Amino acid sequence: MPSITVKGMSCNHCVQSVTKALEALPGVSGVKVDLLSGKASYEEAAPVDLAVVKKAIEKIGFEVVG
Ligand SMILES: [Cu+2]
Repeated sequence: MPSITVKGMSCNHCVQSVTKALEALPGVSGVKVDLLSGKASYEEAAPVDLAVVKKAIEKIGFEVVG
């Protein structure tokens, strides 16, 4: 299960936004986002390009730091 670290989330609304942005990506499911650590993990039905994941998150105003 791939995981990334998202910077800039400050409340549950941010968590929802990130979760939705990830779930909208083809092949991504089972998204879990932790507010405190910034960790977002997901399952992929087929390999999902990390660059696509980062782009989706940056598009909604957050930063992927790892
Ligand atoms: Cu927020």
